[in-house]
Amino acid sequence: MRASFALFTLAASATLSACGDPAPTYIDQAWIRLSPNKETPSAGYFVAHGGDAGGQLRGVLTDYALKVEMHESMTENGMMTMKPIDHVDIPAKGEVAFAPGGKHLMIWGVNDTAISRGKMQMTFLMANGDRLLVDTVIRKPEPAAAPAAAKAGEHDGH
Ligand SMILES: [Cu+2]
Repeated sequence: MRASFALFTLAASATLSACGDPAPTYIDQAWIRLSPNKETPSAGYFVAHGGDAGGQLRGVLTDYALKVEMHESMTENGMMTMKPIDHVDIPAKGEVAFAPGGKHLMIWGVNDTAISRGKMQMTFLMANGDRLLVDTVIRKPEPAAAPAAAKAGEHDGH
């Protein structure tokens, strides 16, 4: 499914074809970095693609966690802080990445069944009323790996 979307997008942008359906707005590369500690939220990342029309992301829901918020990390006065964001514009034919160190999801109380399955479905709410259902991979923390620990620390700082 993901591969066919990518092919379609490439073909559409390469030929500027006037025929066929417009490229949709979609989400891919969605994953969760599970917090090593149940008391602290996990972080979620993904890439939102605007398709031909673009769109505005207004929030993310899931049945498999207690709460999900959209946040943005930034450096203020040399300190890493973050603030909630209530919408994100996704430009037509462009993309917006939620990635470590920048925009991210904060996810409280990830469901144990989802953790053991290694994935969960999330619903991305668009301003036009569309709901994009996205399978999100859950990656467990790797305490033995130093790079992973350093990355986790970057997000735990707030
Ligand atoms: Cu955050």
